[in-house]
Amino acid sequence: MKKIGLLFTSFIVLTLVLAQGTRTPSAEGATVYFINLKNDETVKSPVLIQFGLKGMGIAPAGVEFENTGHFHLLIDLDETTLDMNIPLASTDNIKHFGKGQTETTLELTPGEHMVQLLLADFSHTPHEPALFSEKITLRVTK
Ligand SMILES: [Cu+2]
Repeated sequence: MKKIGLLFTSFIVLTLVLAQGTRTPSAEGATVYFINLKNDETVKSPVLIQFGLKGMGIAPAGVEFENTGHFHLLIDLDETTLDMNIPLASTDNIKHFGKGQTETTLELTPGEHMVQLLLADFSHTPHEPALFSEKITLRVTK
């Protein structure tokens, strides 16, 4: 009985290792950044947000091509709550730019908001290692 338990545990561990190995690798040295905004900037809504990427290319969602991905904008989201091994959800806090867009105009309520970019692969799953931009705070005025 103990042997079966051990075998089962080994199987689970192996499955987890293999599942984690399926994430698309990001290119070494690739970076994601905000082109036109910096931390603590005061802005008016709607806010133009331009997405920057160095060291990799953009491809639409669904198109599997080496060293590419599409942008996701995380709005007021604690990125540590994301499960990086599954496709990103589509919510008010996670916006997908699956057509390969590199900018957006975002409506934000007055006050402080945190925004962050995350590149993900054709299946909306973050690369390994994940390509986050810096997380910046925007002070939105009327
Ligand atoms: Cu996506």
